[in-house]
Amino acid sequence: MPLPVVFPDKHVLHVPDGEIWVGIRIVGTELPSRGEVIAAALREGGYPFFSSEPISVTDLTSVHTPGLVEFLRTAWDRWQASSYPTEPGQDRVVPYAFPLTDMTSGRPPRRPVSVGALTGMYAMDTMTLIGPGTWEAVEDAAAAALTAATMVAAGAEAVYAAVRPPGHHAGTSFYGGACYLNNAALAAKRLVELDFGPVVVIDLDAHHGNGTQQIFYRTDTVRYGSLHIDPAAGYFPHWLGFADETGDGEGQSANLNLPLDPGTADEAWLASVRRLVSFGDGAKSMVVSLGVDAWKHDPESPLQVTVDGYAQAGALVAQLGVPTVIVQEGGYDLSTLGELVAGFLDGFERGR
Ligand code: SP5
Ligand code: ZN
Repeated sequence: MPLPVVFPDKHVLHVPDGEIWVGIRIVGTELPSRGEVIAAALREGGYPFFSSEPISVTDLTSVHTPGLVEFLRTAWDRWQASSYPTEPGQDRVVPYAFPLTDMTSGRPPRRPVSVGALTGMYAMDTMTLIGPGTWEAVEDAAAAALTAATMVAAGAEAVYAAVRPPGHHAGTSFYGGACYLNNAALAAKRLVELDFGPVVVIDLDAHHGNGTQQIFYRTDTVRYGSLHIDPAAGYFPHWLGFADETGDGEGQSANLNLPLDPGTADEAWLASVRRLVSFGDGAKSMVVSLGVDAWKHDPESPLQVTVDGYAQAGALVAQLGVPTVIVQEGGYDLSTLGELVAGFLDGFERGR
């Protein structure tokens, strides 16, 4: 039986319309067509589709600060009410200045009047634009991940949340890397609340999920394991994803990073997937952050994984044999995106 799919229809309302990279607005890769391509492939494969259940702000503040949630919810309206859309003519919410910790001698930064400056209190980069329908889509993606977790806790063996925008770069109080709220972390937290902890999050996206790591860095109730392109080779998120980040306090040893060299292909990548599965030993449930941007021709990463590699990864993680929520993260080659996701899900079903 194909896995249930939770699909947040409102994802189409999020149209970042590019990203600001080193000060230049370039064509983005986190496009509405990503969601449509994945949905089309799974509809064709006969997967049953479900909508996300409505959520409230308190469902989000289990992971995120009220400040971040409030900012994301109101940023577009604030921007519209400011002069930026006409002077200088910026039609997306973009940060303008950042309150780095040392600037304020350790004192909490005051709340600025300008929305451009306020954005700098929550954004970790300039690439992650907020437009007219961004909040509706972000909220629906979070709701889809939460719905999938609820379904799993109610007895479904595994559920796939086909969400965009992705989530794993977003932390308790910050957004970035095309992510706004951390869908996978919200699912993991809900599983804990429904007595399915300890949870292991296995992150297969090509990039390190710095947000998920930060959210759970000091707890062992949710372990975080990730394989990703080595940030030391010059890749986003640049400051995080190194092997010596192992967790802190009660979370000591509950964080595992496996950085990989550019060009890493199936064999070495799958060996790392096996290590992540072993790291999950003893967990009562699992969340898979399913980025498929490690695909060999993905425009955002130099890893060299094939469709068959993702299918094998699906079978490997299924062998952990615990209730599982699979949450979509990155993956940007539209011509192969559907095949990569379906390949992983097929592999998962065969591996159970
Ligand atoms: C969820 C996810 O996969 N987020 C990844 C965002 C990584 N973006 C890094 C972008 C770095 C600059 N990209 C410019 C591409 C120019 N060809
Ligand atoms: Zn990625």
